[in-house]
Amino acid sequence: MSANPSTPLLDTVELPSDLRKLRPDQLRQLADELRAEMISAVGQTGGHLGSGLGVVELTVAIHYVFNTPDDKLVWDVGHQAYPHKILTGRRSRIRTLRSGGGLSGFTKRSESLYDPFGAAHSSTSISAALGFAIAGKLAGTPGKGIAVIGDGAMSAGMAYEAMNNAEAAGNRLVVILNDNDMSIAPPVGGLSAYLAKLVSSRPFLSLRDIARRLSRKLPEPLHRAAKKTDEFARGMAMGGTLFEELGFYYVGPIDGHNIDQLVPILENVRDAAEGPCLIHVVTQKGKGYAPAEASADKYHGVQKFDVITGQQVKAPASAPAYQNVFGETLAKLADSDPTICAITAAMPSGTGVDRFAAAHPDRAFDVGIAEQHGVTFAAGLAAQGMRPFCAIYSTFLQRAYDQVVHDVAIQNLAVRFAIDRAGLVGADGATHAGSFDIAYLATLPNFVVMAPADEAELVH
Ligand SMILES: Cc1ncc(C[n+]2csc(CCOP(=O)(O)OP(=O)(O)O)c2C)c(N)n1
Repeated sequence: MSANPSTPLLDTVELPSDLRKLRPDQLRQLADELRAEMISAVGQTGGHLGSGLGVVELTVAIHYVFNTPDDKLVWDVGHQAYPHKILTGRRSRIRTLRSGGGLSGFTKRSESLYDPFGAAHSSTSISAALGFAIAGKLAGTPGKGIAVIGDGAMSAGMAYEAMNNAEAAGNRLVVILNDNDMSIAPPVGGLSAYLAKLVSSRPFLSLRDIARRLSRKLPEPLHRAAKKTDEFARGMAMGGTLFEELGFYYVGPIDGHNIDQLVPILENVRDAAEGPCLIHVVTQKGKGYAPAEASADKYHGVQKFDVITGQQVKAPASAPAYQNVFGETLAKLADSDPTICAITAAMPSGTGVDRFAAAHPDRAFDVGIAEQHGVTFAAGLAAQGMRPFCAIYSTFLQRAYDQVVHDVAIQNLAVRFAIDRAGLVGADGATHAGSFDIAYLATLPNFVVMAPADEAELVH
């Protein structure tokens, strides 16, 4: 495509089919324009900023290489999909994000063919992409299932349940692990440490490595021999990866901001003849916007802000936030009660558990995005005489419903649930509304459900 040099390339791209007409050497410029557009839009609307900025290059490369919407692209959580929305026919509405009648802040099936699966709760993408892959295989239609999942979302068991079943999809399943070494808060746990070790023990995959991977396109016997040598050499140098043990072909780590490398690697994976593939891409949350890069949470979610200064529009001073009253009160109570513990599933500041942790670090537990585990862990603590407080948003506690019923209620264990964000939540939409908690908790044996009218009642 020969665009007028003064015309922004982004103005020539309404849909991914337009993007595919560009030359590879134009993609860098397009990514820069896309990033600027996203910053400008979120400055006006507020919303999730850091996660989208980190996947700008990845978004461009995926739509350039894969045949979306026939290839089904599933963004985990969906909070990083603003650049994807801009490239898939929704640029003219991007400034309506998260407002009534406007674009959803997450992926949504009813919004676009390019959102084949809705999300907002984490760690569902591999299962859904696997479903698309297997459905295509059974129907004999072309098309892959592509999941883009963050390292934070990888802390949930559901991701592993899906990978455990992935082999059946063959090369129709592509998992892109977007590793920015951040959840909302810094990531926790053994898996996070493992990913960090993988990244630090291997140089970024070079173009030479990519050429070597092309051996996958050799005739089968030759290819098998080449693959064996390759695996052997890698195994000798650093051991196989967890993902290889689960039946994935592991490719990585890759610099997720280097579009010249991303494109050939994705092309190689697209055309590879064998089983499911996991591409480990290293990115930086908040990439390309200095205030976001400098912030501790990399500007995960923001209010409207001034693009030049990064200054966010502050809400007028109001009553103290419930979560802070909760965290501080619990910390005080725990001064004289050594059995009190607090548990959060990757939301330490959103739930106030960070305030408890500051006073009692040994009794505060961030379990990662693992509500199910968090609840049963609390039940175990309670069974041993501790007083655990599980601080989980209403909507995310839904994921742990069986644990609430089976491990807590039926066993009549004294787990306290501090359920934040009950009721309607506004801009995040239906997926985040705490609509069901009274219905799903009040029916259970041994449960007392209380709703404090104000902060003072909450303290009591
Ligand atoms: C089941 C569930 N629990 C908690 C959340 C809240 N949440 C939204 S994004 C996020 C962090 C995701 O981290 P990661 O997958 O690494 O993506 P990143 O934002 O770093 O790109 C969390 C905890 C959620 N969406 N779903």
